[in-house]
Amino acid sequence: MKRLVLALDVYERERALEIARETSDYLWAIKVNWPLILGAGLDVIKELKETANVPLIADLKLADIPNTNRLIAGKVFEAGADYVIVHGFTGRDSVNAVKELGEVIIVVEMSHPGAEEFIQPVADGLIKLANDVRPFGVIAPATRPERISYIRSKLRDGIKILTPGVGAQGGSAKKALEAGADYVIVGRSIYESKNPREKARKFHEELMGAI
Ligand code: BMP
Repeated sequence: MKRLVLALDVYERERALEIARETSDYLWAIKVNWPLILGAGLDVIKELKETANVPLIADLKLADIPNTNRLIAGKVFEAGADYVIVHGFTGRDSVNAVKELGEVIIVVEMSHPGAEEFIQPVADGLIKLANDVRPFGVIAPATRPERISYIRSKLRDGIKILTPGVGAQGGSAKKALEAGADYVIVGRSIYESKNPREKARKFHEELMGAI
């Protein structure tokens, strides 16, 4: 089973497609965020899926009223995204507006230092929201494996934990998995390396060895 998600945060379409081609053997999914969507356009989602033949996560971190979330998510699912990442703090109506259109992943806690200011204190409420809404998965921080364990202990069975913050942000793929994550999201450590395929292979093997 593959557990690695490539965060493809480059601007250029060609570069994105090349890295996707090189690394796809080791990926469960590819995650695109605003940099690539703004740099290459929404059509890059279909091109990546054709190139890599893996699920595509659109990390838009939607955080708007239900109608606007719905308008944005509709375009992104139509473009071929399999999952859309949404913020939970806007409330269940905003999250459900996206879930009515396709699979969602809810941000429960973030990986950067500033996440301790506002998001971490409300994580319990966001976990409860996730347990009620039953998304495909939630985002939890690999930079704080103890928080992954905590979130796993409160989360309803079957909801996946996807965790960014490995490598460039200091987190460990193996520790994140041991703490209870299902999928590990890695960006710069792979796409900025001289040999993205080799890096992806190493992460894949580390993840396979961790379970
Ligand atoms: P990197 O491995 O280069 O740090 O990239 C991590 C990716 O995960 C980026 O796309 C970032 O936007 C995303 N991300 C994150 O780093 N922390 C979070 O809490 C939530 C994220 O979506």
